[in-house]
Amino acid sequence: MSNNRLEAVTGVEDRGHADAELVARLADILDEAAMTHRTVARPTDTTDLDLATAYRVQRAVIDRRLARGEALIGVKMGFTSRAKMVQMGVDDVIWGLLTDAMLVEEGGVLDLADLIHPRIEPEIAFLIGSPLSGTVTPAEAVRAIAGVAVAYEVLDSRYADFRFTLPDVIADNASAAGFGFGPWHDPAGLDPSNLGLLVEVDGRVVASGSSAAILGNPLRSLIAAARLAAEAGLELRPGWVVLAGAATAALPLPEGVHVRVSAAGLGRAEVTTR
Ligand code: OOG
Ligand code: MG
Repeated sequence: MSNNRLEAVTGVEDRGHADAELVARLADILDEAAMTHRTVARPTDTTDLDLATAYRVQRAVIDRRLARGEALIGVKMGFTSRAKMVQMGVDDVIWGLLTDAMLVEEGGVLDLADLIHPRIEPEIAFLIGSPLSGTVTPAEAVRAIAGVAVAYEVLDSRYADFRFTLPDVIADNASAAGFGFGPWHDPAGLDPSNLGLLVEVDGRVVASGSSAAILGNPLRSLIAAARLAAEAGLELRPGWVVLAGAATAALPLPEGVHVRVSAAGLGRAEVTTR
């Protein structure tokens, strides 16, 4: 549907119908882009996409994956650190949805032929132990956690040069492409608020930071995830993984390297690319 057609539409019902068509069309384009690993035009270059509609596109992209047999296994928070906001030129916390097809087995091999221009970033992951949704206190958030782990996220924007506005990147499921995590640690007595994080490529340290970069404390990211879940009519479910967001800027992920992400007290998560 062209922009002109959208503008010509009048009346609430027609408008809703036009939106549904737009959402489905954008979801088809973005889903296809991920499957064929080709970049596509940013929706906001030609349409007036607001945040709510962008999230509907994101859900529709995920629905296509679920229809192909993938399962929803968690959520990822985005732009929860200043380093990421500055790197990407945006200033709002967003989320994306994680499916089992995105999970890289620990110590596994990631085939970059399936990706466009992958990047990797160090994160903290929470394993949900009991349902969490809505406005929750820090104590409630802590009680819902069954495990904490160091994690990495592999990003792959479906837009050229990773350039996008907030609605574009929301529609593109927050650039989600892959993720992995190290061993789960008992959250009891574990303070995740200031853990040193390292990213090593072939044994060389290429980035370092602290979990404090994630909203001052990654627990705040979990609280934000619970709020966004409620807004989306979802709940964080037992067994789900919540990626709290990157603690440093993302790094280009080349072929044929071994990447190790480690966090003080949490061990490490490793991946090899080919
Ligand atoms: C969007 C995803 C941001 C994070 O951890 O901040 C994100 C992007 O940078 O392409 O995952
Ligand atoms: Mg991330």
